[in-house]
Amino acid sequence: PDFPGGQAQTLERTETQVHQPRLWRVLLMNDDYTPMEFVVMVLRSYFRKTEQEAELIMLAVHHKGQGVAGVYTRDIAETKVAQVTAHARQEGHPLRVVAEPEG
Ligand code: NFA
Repeated sequence: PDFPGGQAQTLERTETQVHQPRLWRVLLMNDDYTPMEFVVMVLRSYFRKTEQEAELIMLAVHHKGQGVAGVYTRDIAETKVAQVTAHARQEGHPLRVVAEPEG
């Protein structure tokens, strides 16, 4: 027994709730210095965009200030942020990349 005079008690649930993982947007932020072609390369290499898609997203970021590069689960989104930021800094570009939860 777990307590004087008591019977050990087992609390059990037979059904477990499952949920779709929350998705995170990876955003590219505009700046005055990162070359357009570097942003296009980032969108093609890290976010699997075509040349045409990459050009459109890059120009949208350039004109509107920010734009969505891709949508992923949290771990993947954070990895994209870290990899792209490291690559940009290595090339001397100030490009900012952030992840934010969807919905
Ligand atoms: N605004 C940058 C330029 O004129 C290009 C850019 C686009 C930078 C999108 C960052 C994101 N060179």
